[in-house]
Amino acid sequence: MSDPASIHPSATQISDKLFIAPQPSLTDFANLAAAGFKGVISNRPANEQAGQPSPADEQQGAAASGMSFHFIPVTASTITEADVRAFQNAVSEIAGPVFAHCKSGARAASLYAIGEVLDGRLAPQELPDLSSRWGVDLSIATKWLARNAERRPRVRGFFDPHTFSVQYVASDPATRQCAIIDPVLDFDEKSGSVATTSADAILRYVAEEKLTVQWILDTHPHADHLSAAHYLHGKTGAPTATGAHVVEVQKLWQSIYNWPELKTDGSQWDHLFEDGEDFTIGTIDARILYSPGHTLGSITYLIGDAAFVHDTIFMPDSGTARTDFPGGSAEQLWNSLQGILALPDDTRLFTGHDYQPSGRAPRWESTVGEQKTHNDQIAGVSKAAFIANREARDRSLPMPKLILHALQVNIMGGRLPEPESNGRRYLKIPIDALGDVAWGH
Ligand SMILES: N[C@@H](CCC(=O)N[C@@H](CS)C(=O)NCC(=O)O)C(=O)O
Ligand SMILES: [Fe+2]
Repeated sequence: MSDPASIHPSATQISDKLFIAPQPSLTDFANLAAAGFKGVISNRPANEQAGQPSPADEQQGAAASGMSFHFIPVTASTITEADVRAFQNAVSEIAGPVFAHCKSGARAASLYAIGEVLDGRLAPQELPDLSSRWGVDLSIATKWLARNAERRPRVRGFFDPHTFSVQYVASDPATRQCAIIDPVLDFDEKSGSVATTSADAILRYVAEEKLTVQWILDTHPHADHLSAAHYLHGKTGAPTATGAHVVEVQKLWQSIYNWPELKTDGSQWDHLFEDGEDFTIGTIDARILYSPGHTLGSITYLIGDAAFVHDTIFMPDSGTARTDFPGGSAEQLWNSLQGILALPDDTRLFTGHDYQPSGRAPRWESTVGEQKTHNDQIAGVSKAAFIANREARDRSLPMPKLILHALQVNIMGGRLPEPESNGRRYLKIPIDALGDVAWGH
C-alpha cells in the first residue's frame, strides 16, 4: 500500500496492521480503500461535535469502497475492558490494513495499547516512549491501567447475540475463586433445539484461567432466555443461588401454567439470598441488594466495587428495563434504582442486556456516576415522570419471544421439563394468559 501520510496527513502506523488517525472526511473513504485499507474502526460517539460524519454515513462510505466498518464508540473516561476486546476483535477480523480513528487518534491508540498491556506484550512503563514515537497522547491508557490494577473483582462479560444477554464471570485474582452470573442455555424457538454453546464458552474460560467456581448465580428468573444454572451445576458441582423472593415469582407462574405440582419454596436452588445478606467471592466481600421492579424476585449482587444490576438499568444510552411482566412494577424499579445509584459514584455497574443502539458494539459496563449524569431515563427525571415514561414505553413493547418458554424452565432453576413416556421433553405454552399485550411480528 502507499504511504499512509499521503492518505491522511496524520495517519500513523502503530502495528503491522493498525493505523490510527484523526477523523477522516467522507471523501477520504475512497482513497483509504485505494491505498489498501480493508476496514475502518470508529471509536468516536455519534454527535460528539457539530459536522462530524455520522456512524451511518461512515458505514456507507466504507461499504461503498469495499471496506468493513466497526463502530466501537468510547469516551476517555469510560473505556471498559470489553471496549478493548471489541477493538482487538475488530482488528483481527479485518483481513488487511486497518484504519482506526476517533477525534485525534488518542482513544484508538489507547485502546490498542491497553490491550497490548493486558495481554502482556507491552509493559505500562513503555507507554511514554511509544507516545513520543507515535506522536499521540497515551495518557488515557496510562490512567486506565493504573485504575484497573486496583479494581476487584476481575469481571469478564460474555455477550449472547441471540438474546442480547450478558453473562459474567466475576473472579478474585488473589484466590482464583469466581462466581458465574446469569449464564444462558441456548434455545432455538423455531426448532425447539437446546444447546450449551454459551455455557461451554464460560467453562472454557474458567478452565483457561484456572478458576474455581464458588457460586452459580441468577439475578432473577429471566423472561427472554433459559438459564444454564442447572447445567453448570452438573458440570462444576458449584452451588446455585438466586434471590429469596423467587418463591413469589414461582407462585405467580404456577397459576399461569396451571402447574399444581410445582414446588414454590425455592428448593430448586442450593441457596436463596435475603436482602442485605453478606457473602464472599474468595477474599472479596459481597452483598445482596433486593432490587425488584423488572420482576418480583430480582436482586443485585454487589461484589467488591462491581454491582451486577441485571435488568434494572442498561447502558446510559439505553435507559432502564421494562416493568410490565407479571409481578413487575415501575414504582418498585424506581425505588430499586435509588438503592443502586446510592452506591459510590465509581462503583462499576454490569448490566444484564445490551440492545446495541445505532449498531454500536455491545457494551455492558458503566458506573454509578455515568448513569446519574448520562442516563436520559433517570438523570434529572422525577419519580412521577419516570413511572409515567416507563409505563407508556412498556405498553408499546411486544413480549420477549421466549417469555413463555423461559419462565417454566427458569422457575425450576434452569431445569428442563422432565421427559414424557417417549423420552422427549415438552414445553407448555398457555394461550391468552398475558392479557392485553402489544403484538410482536
Ligand atoms: N426483543 C427481545 C425483547 C427482550 C426484552 O423485552 N427485554 C427486557 C429485559 S428481559 C427489557 O427490559 N427490554 C427493555 C426494552 O426493550 O426497552 C426479545 O424478544 O427477547
Ligand atoms: Fe430480564
